[in-house]
Amino acid sequence: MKLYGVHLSPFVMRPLLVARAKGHDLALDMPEGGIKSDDFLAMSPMAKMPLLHDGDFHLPESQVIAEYLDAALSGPKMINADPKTAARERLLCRLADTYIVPELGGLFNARDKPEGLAPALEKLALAMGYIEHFRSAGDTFAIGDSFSIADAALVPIFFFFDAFAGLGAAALIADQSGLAVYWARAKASDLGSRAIAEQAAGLKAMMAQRAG
Ligand SMILES: N[C@@H](CCC(=O)N[C@@H](CS)C(=O)NCC(=O)O)C(=O)O
Repeated sequence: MKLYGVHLSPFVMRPLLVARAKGHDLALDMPEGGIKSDDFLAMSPMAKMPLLHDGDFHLPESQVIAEYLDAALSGPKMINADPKTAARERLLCRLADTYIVPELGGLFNARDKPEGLAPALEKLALAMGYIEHFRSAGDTFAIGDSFSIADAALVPIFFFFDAFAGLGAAALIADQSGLAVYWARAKASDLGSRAIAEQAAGLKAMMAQRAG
């Protein structure tokens, strides 16, 4: 079993973190010719990473892959057995994908399109409020007291708020008191610190490539 993609992508890191939290180090690879090659398109016409390759089974979409890995791999469950807790875990993933992800471009493209930064930050602040709203005071992880699929979704996305602190993105977390405590803890954890270091190395390499 292997995953096509790179560490920097929050969508790639989500299933990777699920596998790691379950005690499996999923191999990460880039397809020969890249994700726009005919060979890759034959496996996944959307031409996006991640794509899971498991024997003759090809599966796209980070959340779907993460849920498949949770069901297919041994180890602790990343989706809680209690229906309400499971729903809250999935809800945080959905809120992140629906309200945060579409606005990340405003941070990435701020150099070329500075006028897009303020509206993106405004929408991101609302999105962070939605996530804060659906967490409880007792949640030490994203939801509850253990690492779940919701942490696997949030950690690699929150990485970018620290990475783009110079654009005002760090306040997105700092302004939500519950999430600020959560993020400090997640960053210090083994899973979190490893993921963040890998994403930081990926971002550095991407920036160097852009500059060169
Ligand atoms: N909804 C997809 C999004 C995947 C996605 O947008 N991946 C980006 C990398 S961060 C990608 O492959 N971009 C390449 C492109 O769009 O050309 C998921 O959750 O897996």
